[in-house]
Amino acid sequence: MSRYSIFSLARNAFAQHRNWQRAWRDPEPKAAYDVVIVGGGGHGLATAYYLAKNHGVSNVAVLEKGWIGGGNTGRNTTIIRSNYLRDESAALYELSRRLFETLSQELNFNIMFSPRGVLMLAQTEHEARGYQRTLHATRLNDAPTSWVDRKRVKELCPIVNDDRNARYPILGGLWQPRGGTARHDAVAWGYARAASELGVDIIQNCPVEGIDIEHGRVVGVRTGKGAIRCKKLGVVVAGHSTRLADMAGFRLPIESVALQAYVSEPIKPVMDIVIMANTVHGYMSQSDKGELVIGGGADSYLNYSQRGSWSAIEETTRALVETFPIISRLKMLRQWGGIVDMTGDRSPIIGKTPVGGVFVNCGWGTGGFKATPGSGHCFAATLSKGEPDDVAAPFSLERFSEGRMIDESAAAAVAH
Ligand code: FAD
Ligand code: PYC
Repeated sequence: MSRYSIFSLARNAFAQHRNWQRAWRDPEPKAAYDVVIVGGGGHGLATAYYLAKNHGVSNVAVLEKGWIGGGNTGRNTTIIRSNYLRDESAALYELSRRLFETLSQELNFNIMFSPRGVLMLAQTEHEARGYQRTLHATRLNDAPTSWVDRKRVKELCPIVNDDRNARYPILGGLWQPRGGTARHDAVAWGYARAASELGVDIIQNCPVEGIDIEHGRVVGVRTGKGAIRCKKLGVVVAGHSTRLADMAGFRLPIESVALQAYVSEPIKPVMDIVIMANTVHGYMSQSDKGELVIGGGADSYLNYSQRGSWSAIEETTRALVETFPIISRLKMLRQWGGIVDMTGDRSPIIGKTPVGGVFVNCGWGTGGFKATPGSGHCFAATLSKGEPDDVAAPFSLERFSEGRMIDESAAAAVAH
């Protein structure tokens, strides 16, 4: 650390950080914007950034009911991968994974992208055959994965139980070496700072409580900070999507449910990859602090609770112990939950709605963190043109009435 930064740190500490420059501006809302985005999670902020950067639309406000990144963006387990089955999904998730590779440079903000590799264990014949199919699909879509055998699985993840007589023995795995993790809240902060510098107003503590529609078209929103007019409205509120749709008078084919994660006490490095055991229903990675970051299935009943039920944690731990025996000796430190919005085909909804000028970006379920840059990229294009771009087009709301499902139940993996 240079002398300059030591002195400036000390000066700021004594001034109780009052003189620190804000990372993003804290404006009062204007009376009107070209575009209002509801939801200051990663997807909403990324959308605002790409609207300003790629499309020159900067008369934009992001309205967040709490603090930015306080929803699922700051609650997820940060897995990034693009090993999906369908071509439409590969276009979206691989675009996103590639944007992650250079996101720190793009935003001039260290989002700590760590392409440590993601391994999906095959513990049944059925699963092994399914992964062969995914493997070929990913190769065709230029998002390469490879099959690794039991011996290589043990090398990649020494804490795995490779006993052939285990109830669910390791048969091999699907390996995506350029998958990994990133720091979730840094993604939100990085997009927020960059968007704010380009003129976007980020307004926190500003719940949207109503949507004003005239002659079938949105004209504004009612918020905790007063009425704000807008020409276009982007609704990007994850677990609350159906509530916002309700305000605008249409329905979404989405169910909301709590998904949890938890961390162990910090231990010395024991694994340097992300590992997902989808048959037994659990996954893990190790944080820089040394905690094992663990997750599993969603709650088994619909709810809007940001906590989740005890049975889900108990079940995840029980499921993982045989495959990763180390877990039985660890103390678990803390647990949290987020509300995820699930569609029937486990793919997102991006595009127009029955109300003119209202667009949605939702239904990412348990797997939207990895899609943050790609989602923002294509939703910004959709909002600016008023029509979905090529990547977003297959994910329209109409697919549910037209029967064009993009079934990713298997790729959505462990948490569904
Ligand atoms: P959010 O970050 O939830 O942002 C939506 C925002 O809208 C919130 O901040 C909320 O406060 C705001 N809002 C809601 N209603 C209103 C309103 N009326 N007015 C104003 N603002 C409003 N995905 C992965 O890819 N990999 C993972 O490993 C992974 N793990 C997960 C683990 C857990 C425990 C959970 C809960 C999710 C996980 N996910 C994962 C899913 C991922 O977190 C989400 O899909 C993604 O973060 C959604 O981002 P978002 O910006 O759409 O939503
Ligand atoms: O989408 O990879 C994922 C994921 C893992 C856990 C929750 N979501």
